[in-house]
Amino acid sequence: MRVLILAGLGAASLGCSGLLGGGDEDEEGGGLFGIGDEEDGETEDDGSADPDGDGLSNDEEDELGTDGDELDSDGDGWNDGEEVEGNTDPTDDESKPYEGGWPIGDCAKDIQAEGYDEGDASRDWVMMDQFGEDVNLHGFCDNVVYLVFAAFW
Ligand SMILES: [Ca+2]
Ligand SMILES: [Ca+2]
Ligand SMILES: [Ca+2]
Repeated sequence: MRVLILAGLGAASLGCSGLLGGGDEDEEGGGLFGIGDEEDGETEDDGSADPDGDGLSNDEEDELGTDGDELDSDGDGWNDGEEVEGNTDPTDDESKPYEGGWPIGDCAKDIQAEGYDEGDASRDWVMMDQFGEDVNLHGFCDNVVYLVFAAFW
C-alpha cells in the first residue's frame, strides 16, 4: 500500500514538470520551469503576434515597413499603432498626430489640389497653431473648416 502512494506522487510530479517545463532553457529568466519564456504562445515569427505592444501585428508592421520590436519606429514620440489610427506615417518622424486634439482625416492623402478659385479643392498650406505646431489644411479634410482672413493697413 505504501509503495503505491509513492509511485502516485512520483507520477504527479513528473506530470507537473512536463506541463510547466516549456523547454530546456530559461530564455527570459522567468524562473524554474520556463514560466514567462513565451507570452500566450506568441513568438517573433508569429504574424498575428504583437511583441512590442503597439497594437499592430507583425504582419501589419511588415506591410507598413515599421519595426515589429520597436513601439515607436520613427522616434517621433507616437507609437506605431497611434500613428496608424491617427492617419499619420509611422515611418516619418515629421508626420505625427495633431497634438491640438483634432483628428487628421484618412482622406488627407487622397486630395487632388486644384487651385484657389471658387469650388476648387484648395492647395494644401501650413500654419502654426496656438501650441506652436504646424497644421496642414488637408489634415482637416473630413471636417468643415471655417477660415477667417483679415488684412490690416
Ligand atoms: Ca507590433
Ligand atoms: Ca512614431
Ligand atoms: Ca510619424
